[in-house]
Amino acid sequence: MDRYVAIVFSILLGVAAASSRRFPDGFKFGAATAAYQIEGGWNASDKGESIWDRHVHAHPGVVEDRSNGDVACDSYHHWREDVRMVKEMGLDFYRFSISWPRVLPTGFANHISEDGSKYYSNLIDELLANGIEPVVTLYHWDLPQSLQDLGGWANPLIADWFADYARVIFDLYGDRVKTWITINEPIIVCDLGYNGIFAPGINSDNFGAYMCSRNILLAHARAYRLYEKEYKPKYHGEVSISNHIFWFEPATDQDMELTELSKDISIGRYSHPIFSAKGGWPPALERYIAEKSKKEGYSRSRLPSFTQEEIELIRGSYDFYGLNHYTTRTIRPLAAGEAAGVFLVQGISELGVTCGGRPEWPSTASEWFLVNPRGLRDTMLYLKQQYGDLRILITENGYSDSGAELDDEPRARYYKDYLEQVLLAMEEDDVKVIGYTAWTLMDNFEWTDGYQSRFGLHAVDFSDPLRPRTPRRSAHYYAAVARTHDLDATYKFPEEKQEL
Ligand code: GBH
Repeated sequence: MDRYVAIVFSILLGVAAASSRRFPDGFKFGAATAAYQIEGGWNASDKGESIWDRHVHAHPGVVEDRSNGDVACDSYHHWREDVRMVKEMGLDFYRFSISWPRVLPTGFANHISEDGSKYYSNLIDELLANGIEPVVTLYHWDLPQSLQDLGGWANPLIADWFADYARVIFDLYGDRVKTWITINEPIIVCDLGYNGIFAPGINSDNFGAYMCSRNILLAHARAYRLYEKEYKPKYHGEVSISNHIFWFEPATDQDMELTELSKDISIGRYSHPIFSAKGGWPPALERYIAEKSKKEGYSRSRLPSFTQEEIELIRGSYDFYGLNHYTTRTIRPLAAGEAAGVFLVQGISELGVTCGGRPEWPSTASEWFLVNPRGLRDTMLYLKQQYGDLRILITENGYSDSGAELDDEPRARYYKDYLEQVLLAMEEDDVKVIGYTAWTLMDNFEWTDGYQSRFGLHAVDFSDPLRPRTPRRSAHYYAAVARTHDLDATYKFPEEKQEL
């Protein structure tokens, strides 16, 4: 090849490469938070107590730094600043959650708090006035304590209670909110809540978790069907659930089968009933738990079954797939006498397996979290293979560090590397990704880690009563990508131009 041809060729290749690193026009970028993690105002006005209020007040030791969300980012007072940050980044949407006991202090729909309902109404109006779409989660883990006292997610009646709550919220905000998430991460609600780690801190040894799994899927479906029948015809919005997915790889070739079952118990348990053509529990999982329960001497499976009618109610109760993804782990069998440790959270301890990592996956400030960008693409390809050509909205993805630096190069790098995999999934695997949400807009109460690990695009000074927020390098990078749709967008930080 002569020199001239080679030059023309490499220019063409360069152009092709550059143009393939752009997100399509309709692709949307956003950032997320959750009520208990940012709002504070835990007992403002007539707000009811939530299970997280109770959990951290009654057992301060469950949080590593003995902190809590009583004040957090004080977004109950500083919500206008939150909107301004989203606006300054030029994002398309803001995903936040509604505190059930703030709007319904008794947990039931008999009394709607005026101050509570006004808080979210003001926030939604302010977002819309700034050209930002609200994406609203109904439940991000702060159940009214009054309902927990009646069994919470283990009581089958919670499907009614949740549908009643959903109706109140759709009535209040349905005219202005077009994208809804019913439940954030049912796996965390059930597997952490009923294995003693997160609120309500009930340890029922792989029993309550499955009752919760069943009831929470029914609650989600009831809210979905309610919207579909009574609100969708006039408001034309979309509703789904956000599932948390640890991507799993076999540690060795011997661990393939266990890895598939691990995916069934952690991904399939909350996806198959909603997104598969057949509905119901993943068949291999249903068989496994039924047989194991029998061996343990129970008269029926610890994983309670659905009626055919319930299967139909849940099946297809989605308008898109809401995906929360952070990390990849390897799966291997537990050694004799070895305890499963924190990975109880994915339900996999039931299977006699545990999680590991690979040396090439860097660690973060969170014990459970290793960096493997490729895992996001593999997760989405798996969802497509299992459940068909779904539209996927990535409702969370982000990185944790100690929060010390405004120059958070590793976080900016994480966003770039994971976003690159989103592009590859769209271009190479033809996965339909409709949007991406960064977790999180600003540092906040990271559950049992307290304020020890930080996920924020913005730093928050928790020692200052005004809780000032400051953009990190990652916020500047992410804003540049959101504005230009170019993965390689350049940005200014803090004064000079810097690239990744
Ligand atoms: C998401 O959960 C949440 O939606 C969000 O609220 C949270 O701030 C964010 O991610 C970052 O964690 O697994 O036993 O070690 C992701 C799932 C749930 C994983 C809690 C880590 C800690 C306890 N996370 N879990 S454990």
